[in-house]
Amino acid sequence: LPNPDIRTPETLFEGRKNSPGLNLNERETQAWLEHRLLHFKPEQFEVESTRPDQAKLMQGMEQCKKAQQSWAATPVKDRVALLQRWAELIIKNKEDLIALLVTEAGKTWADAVAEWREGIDFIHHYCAEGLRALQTPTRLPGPAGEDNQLVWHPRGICLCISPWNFPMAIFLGQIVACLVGGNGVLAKAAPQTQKLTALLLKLAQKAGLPDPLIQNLGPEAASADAAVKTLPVDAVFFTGSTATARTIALNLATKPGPIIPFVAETGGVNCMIVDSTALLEQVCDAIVQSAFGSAGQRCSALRVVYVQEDISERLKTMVTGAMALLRVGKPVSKDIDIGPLIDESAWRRMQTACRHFGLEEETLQADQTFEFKPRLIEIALPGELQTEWFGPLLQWVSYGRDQFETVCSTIEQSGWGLTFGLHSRLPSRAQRVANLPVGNVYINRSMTGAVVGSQPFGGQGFSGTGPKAGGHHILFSAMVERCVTHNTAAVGGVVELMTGAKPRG
Ligand code: UN1
Repeated sequence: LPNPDIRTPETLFEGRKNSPGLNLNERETQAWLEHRLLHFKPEQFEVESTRPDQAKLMQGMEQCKKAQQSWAATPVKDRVALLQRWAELIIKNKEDLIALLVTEAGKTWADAVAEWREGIDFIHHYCAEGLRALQTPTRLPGPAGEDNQLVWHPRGICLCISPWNFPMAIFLGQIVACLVGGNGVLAKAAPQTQKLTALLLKLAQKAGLPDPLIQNLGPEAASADAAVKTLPVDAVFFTGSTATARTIALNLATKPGPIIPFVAETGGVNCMIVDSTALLEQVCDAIVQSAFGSAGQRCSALRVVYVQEDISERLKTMVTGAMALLRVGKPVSKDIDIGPLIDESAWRRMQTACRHFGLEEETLQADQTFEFKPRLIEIALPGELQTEWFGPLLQWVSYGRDQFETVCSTIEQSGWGLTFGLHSRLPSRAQRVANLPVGNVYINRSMTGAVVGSQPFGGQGFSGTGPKAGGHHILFSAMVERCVTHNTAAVGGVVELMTGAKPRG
């Protein structure tokens, strides 16, 4: 890839290392970013603020359906060309997009840069997958005298519901996966980050994507589950809480009409096990990054760490020492490690968590931007694995030398299945945890920041349905496969089919 801003395989891992926001990359602290952020005026970005009425929405859906039909008839390589053009404009508009990630989503500079890169990676990845898989049909074996071709068709209009914690990467990832396959999109982006959404959609328009192909429900639209109930959509892609996913599933199940497929990526009470063969400096770094990076506002974040009793006190001293050095503050300053929580309700929820664990609560200041100091709470085995609090709060559980298996079954039985971390130098333990029912297992490293393309991300159980973001399969969940069987002996013989697109004319 010619553009130096895009992660090539050689730089992917360098990007990941820098993404949790604790080591700001020199290259990213260029004067332009500093200048842009300090003089940035979010007011210049317009958001359409009218509450969409039902009639207007239905009209938008009709226009979207028409646009989708000609989009589906456009060859994959032409769709991809337009999506790549969108990626180019996102690269060109780096400063504004990063500034909006900082000001609207409260991201640190390093987290904002990492997310901007991830959004572009998603576009490139799904475009490459589309070109690889959708240009020609797959020939399947069959009986003599018959020809079988497998072709992929779009589902129609996909409702994409994206969260505030990755308002660019997840928003783009969902939408582009659907568009590559020839679908139209109804976007329900997070209300907290609507200026960013508006700018991304403006760039899509500028790139030449047909205007009504992506309908935006807008900042004042009713909740995601209301959209599911009332609007004619053919598939739903959701990232958010487990509770909302259940409501959406219920609404889909009781909606008259066809059965609608649903892909959910939800949360997790994610655990890590550290045994006494682990390298403590590495563990300390991994714990601080995984539990407190991005203010713990990642569904992949570490929530409960199980530490073998022989090293527990020593490691705790190291981690609490590192926590005392973390600078929590307003993200527009680059001299911070951790930004604020997204809004007042998130801040209040963390105060409830403090009460729940018997920790001291904080009081709201007049100029609050909802900073919340990272906390560590010691708790007895098995820990508290019911609630995902979604902030920088870590449960610390010591376990006995012969309790490794007990800890593994505690995690298995919790029902959560998103990320898991192991720090150990025993190969048998790596083998054991690779069998845990979770989507992403990380061994001897931090457990956030999955890399698009090489580490498909998503969970099972309470944590989601799959297929995983950034993997090979998600593209196909926005499509239907159709097997076309020809009797080759009949007059006319075999027609070479196009996949994912109807031939023009
Ligand atoms: C989320 O937090 O909603 O691996 C998902 C990671 C990110 C997680 C995104 N891809 O940390």
